Amino acid sequence: MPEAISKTTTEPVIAAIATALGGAIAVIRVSGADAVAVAQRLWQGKPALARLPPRVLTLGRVGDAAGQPMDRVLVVCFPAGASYTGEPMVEFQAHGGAAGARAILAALYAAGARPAAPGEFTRRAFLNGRLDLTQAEAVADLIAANSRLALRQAELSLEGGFGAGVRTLWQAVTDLAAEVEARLDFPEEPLAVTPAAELAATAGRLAATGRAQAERRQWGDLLRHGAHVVLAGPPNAGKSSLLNTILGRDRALVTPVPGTTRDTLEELVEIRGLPVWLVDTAGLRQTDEPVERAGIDRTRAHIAAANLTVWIMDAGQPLAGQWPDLDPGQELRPFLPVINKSDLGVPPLAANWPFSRPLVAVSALTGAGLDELEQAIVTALGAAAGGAAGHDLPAPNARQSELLARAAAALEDAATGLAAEHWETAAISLGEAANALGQILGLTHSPDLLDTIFSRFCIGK
Ligand SMILES: Nc1nc2c(ncn2[C@@H]2O[C@H](COP(=O)(O)OP(=O)(O)OP(=O)(O)O)[C@@H](O)[C@H]2O)c(=O)[nH]1
Ligand SMILES: [Mg+2]
Repeated sequence: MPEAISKTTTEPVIAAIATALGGAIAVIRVSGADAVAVAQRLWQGKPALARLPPRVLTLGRVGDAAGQPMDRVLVVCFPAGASYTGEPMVEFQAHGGAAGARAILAALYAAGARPAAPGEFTRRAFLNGRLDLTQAEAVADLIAANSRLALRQAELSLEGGFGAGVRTLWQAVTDLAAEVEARLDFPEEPLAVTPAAELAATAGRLAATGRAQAERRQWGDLLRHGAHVVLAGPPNAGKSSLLNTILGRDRALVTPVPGTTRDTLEELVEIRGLPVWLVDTAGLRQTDEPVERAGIDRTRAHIAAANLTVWIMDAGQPLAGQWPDLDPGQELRPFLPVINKSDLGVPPLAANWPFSRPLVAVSALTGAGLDELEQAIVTALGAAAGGAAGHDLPAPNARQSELLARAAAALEDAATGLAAEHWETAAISLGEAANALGQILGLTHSPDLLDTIFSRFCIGK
């Protein structure tokens, strides 16, 4: 029996309802060394659970400790080594009512199981070597994903795509460290050895790889938390109308009166697979009216914090005077100039057109240009977050990115040390890099770290 599995046989039995209560079916999971024995105390079907073929659904009844029948269920048993957690597992599929599922859970507790903590099944899967830590983290991302690309990203990591890249890097660092150690152990070895400059170049290349992977965090953050895209511009340009058109419903109030929108309004929408928080704002203009002024202050705060500002102008008005007076440095922020009401005809651009980006012409009224606008938003966000090249490349989360950056810094130190033939300092730096990469995979971990990671999970996962 592999070591990873034999280790699990002492784990206490845990149980939880894995599905949302009130659905058509409730799945109740039981895992641990004695899972089958505990579940058998409820099972009134034939044959005994221990004699059921593994991983096959069987219909039967469950009852409470007094033998009172509770529900007709489907049951499935997974043997150790062939279950989600790696331990023996039993799953009941019961009728979906909350009371019924809770009664089965209570009977399992009475039979010796204890309540599972959030993410405890996945934690056991990790500890039993069924998943590496990047895959375990991806399970939570998969559940939280609220857009097509976020889901794809989580799937990539769950399949091991992100972990594989880190493992390759870790292996290369470990190999390099072994070469350097050999120099330390046998300094006079006459055998052909790789020149120091070549070792330094290798360390430099590995550092660049780690750095590049760390920097993809921005793209990961966009996918996990959604991009903030602010619709801003002069009053009456059609910001609220565009929000409604993109959402496909009348969310914001639209009137011909300039200054209609006062408070900001945020809605989550999926644009080309990206989760986007669209923020409708009060039009920017000079005003002494206190309520409108307060709204304008909010607009400015949103622009300052946005991933992208879509600056909307009115084709029915002369363009001069419609562009923003940017604060110093603000022109560096991602900015997308748009002319709305293109159905009225697009006016010629003034010679002092201040934007480097091409102009997108749309009509919230007719929907013309909406595809181009959505594409321009996604392109601008991708460019700003470093995700433009290959939306399919795995992107790290904050923890993983910090460890990648730490590994890259240690590898840069190692490169310097190797170039100067300071073998001992180089060996220490390489050790640090390998350690940081190992922490991403969970090769080394502390209970505190696991508590932090798995506390984000739901109970039953
Ligand atoms: N012809 C035409 N009219 C539009 C278009 N989009 C909006 N409008 C009209 O322009 C007026 C202002 O639209 P809103 O969406 O309220 O503009 P806003 O930018 O949100 O205005 P404030 O909230 O006041 O800053 C309304 O009368 C809309 O019907 C468009 O594409 N074409
Ligand atoms: Mg408005």
